[in-house]
Amino acid sequence: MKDAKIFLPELIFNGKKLIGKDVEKSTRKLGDLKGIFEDEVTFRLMDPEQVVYYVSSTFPVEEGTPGGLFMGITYLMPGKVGNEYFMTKGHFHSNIDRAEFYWGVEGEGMLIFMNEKREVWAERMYPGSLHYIPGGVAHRVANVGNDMLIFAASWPSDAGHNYETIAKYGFARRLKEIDGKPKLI
Ligand code: S6P
Ligand code: ZN
Repeated sequence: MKDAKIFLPELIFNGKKLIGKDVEKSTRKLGDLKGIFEDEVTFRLMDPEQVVYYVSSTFPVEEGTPGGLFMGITYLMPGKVGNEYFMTKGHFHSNIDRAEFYWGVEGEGMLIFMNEKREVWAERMYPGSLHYIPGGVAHRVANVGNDMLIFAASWPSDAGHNYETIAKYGFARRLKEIDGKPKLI
């Protein structure tokens, strides 16, 4: 029998960066996050062009394909709007029962969960922390440190993103810095 072919991978995850074929980058600036922070007066005084986070992702199959997986690395800057930490928009999955893994790569974060009953809880993120986000649970990450927070994610290719529910109703609690510490209030 002839030897089977051996290939080099098309992608490298070097611990911090996703490098290779078809890696897509998306950026969220402060101006794209209008309405998610409570202190709107301070928000209006800040530069809408300031980058809050960017995501490098790989989509090996078409969005919506059942049974596939996607992966992305999020780079979330340190900062606050008033006393509320910089955070991702947050979303439910459009196919609400789809789960996801997040894991901490660098920096200090807080993963905030909210179920459909609007119950909120959080887990600390740090290099090596692994987080299972069950189906039916919205998720958002805040950077609670002084340096960039890097975390990775893998989610089903038919999960989809429902940003509307969070844009309209928000999370039932906000993560704020109170006496120098993160608190969900
Ligand atoms: C995708 C996964 C992440 C987020 C990213 C930005 O399902 O959860 O890649 O897209 O962390 O967060 P958001 O809420 O703006 O999509
Ligand atoms: Zn997700």
